[in-house]
Amino acid sequence: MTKAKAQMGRRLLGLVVAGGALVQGGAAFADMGQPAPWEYRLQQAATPVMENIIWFHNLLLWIITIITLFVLALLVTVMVKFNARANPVPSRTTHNSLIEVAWTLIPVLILVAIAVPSFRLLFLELDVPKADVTIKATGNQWNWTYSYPDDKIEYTSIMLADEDRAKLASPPPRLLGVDHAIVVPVNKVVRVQTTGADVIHSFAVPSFGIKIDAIPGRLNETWFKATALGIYYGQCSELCGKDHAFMPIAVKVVSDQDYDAWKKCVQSGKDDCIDVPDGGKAKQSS
Ligand SMILES: [Cu+2]
Repeated sequence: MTKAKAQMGRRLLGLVVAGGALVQGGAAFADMGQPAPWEYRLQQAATPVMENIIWFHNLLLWIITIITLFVLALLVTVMVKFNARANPVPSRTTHNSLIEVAWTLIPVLILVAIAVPSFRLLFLELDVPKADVTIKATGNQWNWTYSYPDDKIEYTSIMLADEDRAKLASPPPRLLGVDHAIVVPVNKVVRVQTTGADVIHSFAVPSFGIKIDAIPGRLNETWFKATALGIYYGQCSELCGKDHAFMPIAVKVVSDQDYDAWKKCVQSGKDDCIDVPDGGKAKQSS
């Protein structure tokens, strides 16, 4: 091997190692419940539904990669072996029963293999289990009103402006932080009912694997069971007007005790329920 070639080889190796490190690092600095710089994968799962979505996504990625490589190999073979120069006298074959049966049956089998987990996932998402907490999210132009009908709690959640974020010791991510987050207990089934007060909005939290339209005059329903404490961010995901980008969703997942304390605090009429860490402020409805 010449010197130049060896140097080239080392450079290539370096690039591959650096690329690999970047991919690994990407996973490491991905924050739970919010987007991360240079993120190209799905957000980390915080619910069983999202775990299933990620699993299904990865399955499809494998299938599609294998199919694409297979088709690429066929195309390259045709181009190299059967071009006019390499193969001046073309074959006159027009039918081959075995291949025709194979290229019909194999795609059918692949589709069936995809359909089975796909339907299982759809039913998991759509069948709302018996709920421990019910929250109604109403989309307004341009904020969200949350109510807990069983606990007579209702409040509006508004995005924190940059000036307000600047005053906080540990500010929430820009364009995602809100003044009043949704507060829910950990490991409990939360039913979310959505509707729109004016136009169509969409309630979406990526790490919970939920996205459901909030339509005026209708009540849509979804659910999540957050399995880890923390704060999870989402956004309105239906173009709803000029401030569509500025009506984020923040869900704070707390322990049962913290949840009860927050509820009592809110129900006692206090405006600032700071005993539950940030985002636990709410007003009681009349
Ligand atoms: Cu909206």
